[in-house]
Amino acid sequence: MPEQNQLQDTVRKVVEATPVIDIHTHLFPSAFGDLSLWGIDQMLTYHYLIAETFQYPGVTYDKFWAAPITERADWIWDQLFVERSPLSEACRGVVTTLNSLGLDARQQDLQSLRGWFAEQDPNQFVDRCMELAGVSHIGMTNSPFDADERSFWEKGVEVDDRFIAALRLDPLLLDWRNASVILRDLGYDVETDLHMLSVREDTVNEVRRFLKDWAEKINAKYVMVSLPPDFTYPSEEPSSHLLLEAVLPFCEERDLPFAMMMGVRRQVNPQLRLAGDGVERSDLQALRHLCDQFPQNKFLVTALSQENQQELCVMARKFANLHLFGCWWFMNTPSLMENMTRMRLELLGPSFTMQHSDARIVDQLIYKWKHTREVLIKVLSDKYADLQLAGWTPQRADIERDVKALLGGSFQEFCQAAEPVLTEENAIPVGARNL
Ligand code: FIX
Ligand code: ZN
Repeated sequence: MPEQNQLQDTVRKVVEATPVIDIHTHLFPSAFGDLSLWGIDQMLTYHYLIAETFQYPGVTYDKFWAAPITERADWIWDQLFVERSPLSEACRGVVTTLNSLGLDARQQDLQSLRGWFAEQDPNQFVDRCMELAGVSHIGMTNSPFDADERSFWEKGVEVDDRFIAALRLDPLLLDWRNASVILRDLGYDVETDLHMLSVREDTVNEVRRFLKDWAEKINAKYVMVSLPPDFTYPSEEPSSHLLLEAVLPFCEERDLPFAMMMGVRRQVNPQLRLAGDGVERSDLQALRHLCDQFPQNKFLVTALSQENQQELCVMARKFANLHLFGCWWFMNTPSLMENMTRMRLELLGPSFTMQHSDARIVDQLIYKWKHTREVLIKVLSDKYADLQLAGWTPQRADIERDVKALLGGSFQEFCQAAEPVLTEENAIPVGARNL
């Protein structure tokens, strides 16, 4: 027993001290002005909390959206923190964050909390949140299709080098009709109709030029898209043509991983706006075809549905060019995260990226990583205890190496590898496969 306690203590110390590379968030450095969100009203009006608030009768959608942010925050605070205990993960997150900042959600009313935030300097506040969260780097989500964000890049914004850019392509791959109009406005000579091969060739070249221009402008470290559950590949949709002929060849040429976030059903309830998206199980055959057909491309993948997780782990064992990351959104709840992390470790060892925060408000880094670290401590303590029972005593250096891998090191290794890292399965000599 003392040995076990000591092991758990070492795991706790290592997990708490290891800096995180947070590979996917929606955060921006303060140079992006109003796009960089922080503070109590932003935290309370996080879309996770908006969806929770509308479970209870009270305000109408129209009245809510017409109200200023402080009034929305007042309603949410009242429904979720005053009328009831803040038991959900997103509510507990607000409590954890306030507590880590030295504030007491129970003692202080919203007005006094607002007063405290109003005294903070925005730049220093980012540093403080990163420090409290133990985050060294923040992955952004950068969309050239967003006019507000685009204007910052076009003005040559200076980006804090702790922030890593990712080129987000949802409109290009999922709404080519509208995306083609935007591309034309931006000076790329593309056709909307992609059916005719002769026309498509020129359009594909222009799309590649667009990808090159923007990947260079923002210094993208990977390219990304979120996908609906019914995404299929191959198909006759523009998404298939554009992936096959433009996006994946471009990523291969530049050695940029392509991230796919699979299984979001957008706007299940449009009245909820950003809070109105849902989850459905994806057909992972599309991913299998892509990993198989593009062995020189690197795929970073996360799935939103719990039902997809085991299949995804098995797929990552089969394809060395597939790297799993994060417990995304509805999976980022302690019970699901715990099961998922156990299963991933059991099937993959420490070759995946355990979590990304998906934070939209800088303060959220604090709770998302604090809660994640708690889960990791629990799961790893059990796993190392099992190993010890099996006859292999983990040393502190082993634990440090593994935790580093799980919190961003494996991601770095995957991105840097010239050839996808070997897995158990693809290490079998080709001639032996048919035996
Ligand atoms: O597509 C995404 O990147 C999602 O993470 C977001 O769209 C989603 O709204 C979110 O914030 C989830 O955490
Ligand atoms: Zn996201």
